[in-house]
This record gives sequence, C-alpha cells and structure tokens, in this order.
Amino acid sequence: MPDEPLPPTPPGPVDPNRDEGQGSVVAERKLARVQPPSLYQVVLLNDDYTPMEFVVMVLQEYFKRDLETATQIMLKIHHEGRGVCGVYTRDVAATKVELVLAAARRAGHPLQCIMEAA
Ligand code: TYC
Repeated sequence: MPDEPLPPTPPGPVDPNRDEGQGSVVAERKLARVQPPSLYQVVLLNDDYTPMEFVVMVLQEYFKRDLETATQIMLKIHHEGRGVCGVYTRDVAATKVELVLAAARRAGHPLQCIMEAA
C-alpha cells in the first residue's frame, strides 16, 4: 500500500544522535516515497496476411478479451492500422509481446506486436 500515510512520529523532540547506550540502534524515519510503475501499451499492427481469426484468438488468449471485444479490437486494427490490446507494467508488457510474436511465428503469420510508453 504505497499511499498509506506513515504512522505519527513519537511525541517530543528526538535527537537521532543521542547516546542510547552501547549496542543500541536508532531507526530514523525517512521520507522514502515509491513512485508508481511506468505503464506500457501493447499494440498490434495490421498486415495483409495474418488471418482475422488468429488475431481474435491472440486477443482472447493473451489479453483476456471476450470474443466480442476481441473482434472489435481486431477490426479497429484492420481498418486503422494499429490498436491497443492492453496496458501493463514494463515486464508484463514485454512478456506479452514475446509470447504473441512466438505464437505468430509458430503459426507462420507475419503479425507484428510492439510495446510503447502509455
Ligand atoms: N488485415 C488482416 C486480414 O485482412 C487481419 C489483421 C487484423 C491482421 C489485425 C493483423 O493485427 C492485425 N486478414
């Protein structure tokens, strides 16, 4: 939970360098706030050879789209040249690109899949 507020500091002034005795450890509160991860969209590109059914299957299998949504996205790519399949953190997006390209090559299709900063 990155956005949860830190618990309140203990009451009274605390000198982090005060001598607490031999072997003691003083934990200083740091204002270390994590940034949300960068997001990437995975994009499919149109071509003249990959069958529509294969693209719909890819959208269902690798991007968890239902048949109707997958068909809509495929048709958008077909008509407009490209379409966003989903938005993910960097490693997840890169893995999806690799899996889609591997499946396309195995099936003998020239389908292109890329990722770009969202
Ligand atoms: N244009 C392809 C055809 O007519 C279908 C297609 C759609 C191919 C989307 C790739 O990313 C794609 N068979």
